[in-house]
Amino acid sequence: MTVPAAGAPAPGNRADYREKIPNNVDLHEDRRLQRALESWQPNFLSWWSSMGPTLPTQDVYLRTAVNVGREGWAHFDHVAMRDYRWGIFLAERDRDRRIGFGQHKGEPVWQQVPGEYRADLRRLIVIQGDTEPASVEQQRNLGATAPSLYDLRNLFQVNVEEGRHLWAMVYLLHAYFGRDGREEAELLLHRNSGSLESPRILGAFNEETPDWLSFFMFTYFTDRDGKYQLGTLKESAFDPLSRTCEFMLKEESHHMFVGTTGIDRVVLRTAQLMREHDTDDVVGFGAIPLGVIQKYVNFHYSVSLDLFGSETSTNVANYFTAGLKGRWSEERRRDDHKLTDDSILVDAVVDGQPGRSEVSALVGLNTDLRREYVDDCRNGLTRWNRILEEADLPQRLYLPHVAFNRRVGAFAGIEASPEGEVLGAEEWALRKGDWLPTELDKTYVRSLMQPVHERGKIAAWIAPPRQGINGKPFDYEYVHLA
Ligand code: BYC
Repeated sequence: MTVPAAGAPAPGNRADYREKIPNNVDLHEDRRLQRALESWQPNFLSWWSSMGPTLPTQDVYLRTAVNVGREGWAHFDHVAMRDYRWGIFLAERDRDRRIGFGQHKGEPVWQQVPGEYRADLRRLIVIQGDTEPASVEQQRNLGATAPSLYDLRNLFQVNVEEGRHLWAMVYLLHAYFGRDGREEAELLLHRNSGSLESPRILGAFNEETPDWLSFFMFTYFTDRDGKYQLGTLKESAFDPLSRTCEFMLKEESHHMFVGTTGIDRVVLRTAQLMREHDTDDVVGFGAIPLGVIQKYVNFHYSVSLDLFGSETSTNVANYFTAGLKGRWSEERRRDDHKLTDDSILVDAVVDGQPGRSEVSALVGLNTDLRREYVDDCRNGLTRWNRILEEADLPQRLYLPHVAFNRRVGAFAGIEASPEGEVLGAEEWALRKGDWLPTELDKTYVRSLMQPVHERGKIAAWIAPPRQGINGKPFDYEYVHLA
């Protein structure tokens, strides 16, 4: 990696990789903060070695963020994972930036945390921060069953960047929240995905990611919640949070690319075999039947819908009014950005059936964001159905009804089929195996997860990617195993 000459300041927003904690926030100017973060660093590294990826490697072809500009923000090289440099990056500061919504609309953004919003901001940052290490924990054993070196490299790329996103939130906690911020930073390493005593905060982050189909679904559906939540925090009046999230979104798009193209390739392989052998039953050929893929879509989509909270929430109304959390594409909305007199139709149970009810726009903001998310999720389905169409197959994949398999919000109290038909508890228990992965399905998918760690080779249940990473071919040696 090219680093500036000794003694020279890092140019622009570039981080200096000779520092213990690479950063573009002038950490060396605040010795106390630097020391606090340097004392958190060994705890992070010890968490990474005990809860991070389990497959031993010599090195991995990884992207490391070095800058925040539009061009050349990342550097690619083979890196030993334990030597990966997790840096702190904030997008460039716009000195004229003003608050775009809520009761403080039009006022200059905040460089410090206002006392009255301290608890709420800390909570949002902690919830965001909690998801990042959780996903690393969920994915820690996947390396052992990677379908190719290309996929293995992508897994590790996602993992190290989620680790960096944890750093991003921990920086904010240390820099702006004093002692309780430091305590929260410790707790982020203490809670663990799926732990009975101290689980991760949000539901989906305590689910298992036991196989690669789940991994691709997670990076498609759950990382996409990340995209939308980060998009709303990017609007925040608390400028350091906004700038942090802006940069995180840049990295996040690769994670969703891994999910989208991963599912593309699973569907393509299944479609090829269905055509070739003129059958729906591709089990004999070592591929994943469309019906099982659909069940995985149903599961990951529904648990990810839960991540948006309840359809009506006074929390979200308060966050918006205070200027802490905006809407997706806030500046493109054609309204007063205050919403005090507006209303919205939100999903609700009406006469025992999924329906809609009108509420004040402010309390309905979780619904507003979830709708943006649902529209975005549909793009994947269109892509995957195009693959089926091009293979001349009549089958199609779909997104289940929003009331299906929900544990948070208005539909948590009812059970519904993927078409939205309300079911009694007994019927649900009887039929849910038609719609959600059963033990048999999961065992079958897991049985396919045999590692392919040879250069240029790929497992039989997935098609190779169209392109490699950073202009490299598919058969590039992306990972050197230990
Ligand atoms: N599981 O008022 P309500 C990502 C709690 S993903 C368990 O409806 P609110 C990533 C809720 O906390 C993005 N509990 O919700 C992806 C509240 O508890 P309290 C992560 C849940 O507050 C992949 C109560 O239920 N970032 O980055 O309006 C890989 C009532 O809730 C759940 C954020 O989420 C759940 N699913 O909205 C790596 C952004 N849902 O207060 C990373 C920050 C709700 O009664 N968080 N609860 O104790 C937020 O904006 C909001 O906290 C939420 C919930 C949208 C999560």
